Amino acid sequence: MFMDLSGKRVLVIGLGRTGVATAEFLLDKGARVLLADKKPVSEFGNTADALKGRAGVELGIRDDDTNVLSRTDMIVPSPGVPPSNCLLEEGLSMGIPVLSELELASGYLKKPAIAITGTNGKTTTTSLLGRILEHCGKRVFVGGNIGNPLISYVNGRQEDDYAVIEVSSFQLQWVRNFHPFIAMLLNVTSDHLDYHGSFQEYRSVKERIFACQGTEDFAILNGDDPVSADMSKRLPAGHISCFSSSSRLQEGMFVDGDCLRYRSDGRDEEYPIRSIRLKGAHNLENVMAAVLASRMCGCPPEGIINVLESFTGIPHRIEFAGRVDGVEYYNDSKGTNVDAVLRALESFPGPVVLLVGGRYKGGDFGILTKLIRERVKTLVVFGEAGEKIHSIIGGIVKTERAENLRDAVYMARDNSSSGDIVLLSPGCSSFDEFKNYEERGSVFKGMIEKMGHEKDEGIWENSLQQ
Ligand code: UMA
Repeated sequence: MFMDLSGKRVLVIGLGRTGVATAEFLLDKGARVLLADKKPVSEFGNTADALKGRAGVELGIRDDDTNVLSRTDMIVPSPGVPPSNCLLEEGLSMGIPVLSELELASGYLKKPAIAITGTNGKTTTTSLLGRILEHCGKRVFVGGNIGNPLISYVNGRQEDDYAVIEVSSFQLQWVRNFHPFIAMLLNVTSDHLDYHGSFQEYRSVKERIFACQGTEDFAILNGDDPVSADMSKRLPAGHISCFSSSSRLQEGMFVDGDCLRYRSDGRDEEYPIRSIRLKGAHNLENVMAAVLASRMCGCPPEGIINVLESFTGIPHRIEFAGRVDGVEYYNDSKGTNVDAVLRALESFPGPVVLLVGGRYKGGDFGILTKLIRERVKTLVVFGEAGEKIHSIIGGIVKTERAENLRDAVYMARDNSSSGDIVLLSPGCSSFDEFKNYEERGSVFKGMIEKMGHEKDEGIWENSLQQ
């Protein structure tokens, strides 16, 4: 909902990508911005400097300094700020409105929104859909949780036909009026329980993506996902489409032998699986979701197939990182929950040397037991969560314990031989060692590249001892 922000005193919590973009937007709209963060301003370097120069902004507020609430009209928490944050809890009890950056931005969005959520596959589906729409001649903004906040877009000229937005449960936590004309939920499995408190809460937050849809709108659901099946009975959208890997559907899209079949309003189209460059059964689900949305936007099948033939995926998501000594290394640093590890493992028949660890954020590693037994040759657990993971799945196969990612990579190298796959699919967040999963993935890729060079120069051995 468009709101008059002029003169409003808005408390923005978090000085990361979202916080900075939100502060800039609010200042442009004439609001006064109070910026709180748990870290001191001195740690933000140029970011804080750029904001310091602007009138109407107050920096250096701690994220537990509740005194600021007496001069706050509205709170916009960054996605990573949990509901248990004391400024949020206290602000809510005082009746101060709390809204997410997504909610604020969507009130100013002039273009139809396509929103994508789900525990896994969001970024791949968002990127693929953006690519298809562009290829078929549409102008698109692709953003949201994928990296560039929607608030930066609505602060600009908005010259596109569609806004394709990856939406996280964190962003949905504080929405009321967010209204995408196409909304999709790819899957719901356990994730972010440290933030949401329970699976029920996480699931109900995800469902908010559909809450403001009406009879003209489209909802896309995973027909194989029990949570989505349950939800489909109560969604307000006029058009509900499903995709399925396991059932033939009268309407929607499903895996039919060697093709993906799309059925809608008497149309029956085939998309050959061999022409799809993205690998892994889970990716067929992402492809079906993206194809459904692009058909709803009028993209022709031939244009869609052209993109499927060339789209190879996104960085840090089962990304090929290099081959050293016949061993293939894959970077799945974006795999920050247990379900993502499961999906990554399903993509490789084995033998796999699997690297799991980082900061534990909930989830049952026990669900990996069967696949580990079938496909994993050596398990390397590392980082803050190493001990915990070891106590759950350690010992099913040969298991090594490493302090950090660097040591884990060298252990993986020492435990692999030609023909093996080394897979970093941590199932945990990166925050015990890195700024984010991108940094973790880049460090991993850098190490593989360096190992390749060292090999060429004959200094392969003993790097762990250096
Ligand atoms: N902070 C506090 N108090 C807290 C928590 C954090 O002050 O209690 C501060 C931190 O000190 C830091 C800032 O908040 O300075 C960071 O805010 P943030 O964690 O929300 O990070 P942003 O840089 O704003 O990035 C966010 C998303 N991050 C998270 O949701 C954790 C990015 O998604 C997103 O790309 C970006 O907004 C733009 O929309 C990343 C992510 O990991 C990729 N998302 C999760 C996921 O995909 O699983 C949801």
